[in-house]
Amino acid sequence: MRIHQYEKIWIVGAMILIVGFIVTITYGSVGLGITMIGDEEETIAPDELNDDEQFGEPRVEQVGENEYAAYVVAQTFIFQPDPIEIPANNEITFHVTSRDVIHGFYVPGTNINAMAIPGQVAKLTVEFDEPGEYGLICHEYCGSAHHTMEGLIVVQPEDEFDLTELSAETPDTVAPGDEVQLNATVENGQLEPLETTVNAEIGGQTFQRDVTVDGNSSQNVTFTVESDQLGEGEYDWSVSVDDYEETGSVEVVPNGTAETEGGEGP
Ligand SMILES: [Cu+2]
Repeated sequence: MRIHQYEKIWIVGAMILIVGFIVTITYGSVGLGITMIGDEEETIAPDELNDDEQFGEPRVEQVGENEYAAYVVAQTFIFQPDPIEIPANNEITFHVTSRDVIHGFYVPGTNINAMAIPGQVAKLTVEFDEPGEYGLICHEYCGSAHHTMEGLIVVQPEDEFDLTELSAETPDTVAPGDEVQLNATVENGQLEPLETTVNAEIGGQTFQRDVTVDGNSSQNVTFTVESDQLGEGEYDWSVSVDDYEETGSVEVVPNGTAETEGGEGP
């Protein structure tokens, strides 16, 4: 059969178009790695978030060298944690879910844009090159105060970022003759061990203790002063680790008036 020259050109042209369409569609659906939330994706019951290992305490944690995970819970009309503090030039994977209704998770000026759906966990991995503050807004109507629902992402320079947390407490009151105990806890959320010094002061007496806190764990440090050395009265205390400080006060009161329960610093 003889095919006319023009006919051949049209057939070849049409073939190229068809192959081109198939390649484009295949690349768009597979090659870019864009996936829809499916049945096999992570799910979580919205009313069990508090018992969840990760979403029970929304936070940022280090999961590998230069890799961090941020567990974020959206609810009417806040994001937790707020602010979300992350290091620049590291891979951050946000895991976002909702406690109640559908919310949005959108950082204007970036391609961070997801829906926070109760029951589902949206995952997106990003890297911020520029330290600074980035606003986070809910862009899915979620109720009467939707327009106020915003959060903050604070990108810190890599060498200034840490996941150290300090907490400290003493009893509110101590009886004469008893010890004043200042209990401090240093938490290290990073994988590398943290070598640091805990400085404390109770009623003018100063203490210093070197500690090594293993990765992803915490260390308790107790400082003790005899209340007899202080005498009756109210005394300020403070504890500091690197840039973190906790303060409070303890009162040495006459026998019989001391409360037994502990009190936290403000
Ligand atoms: Cu909203």
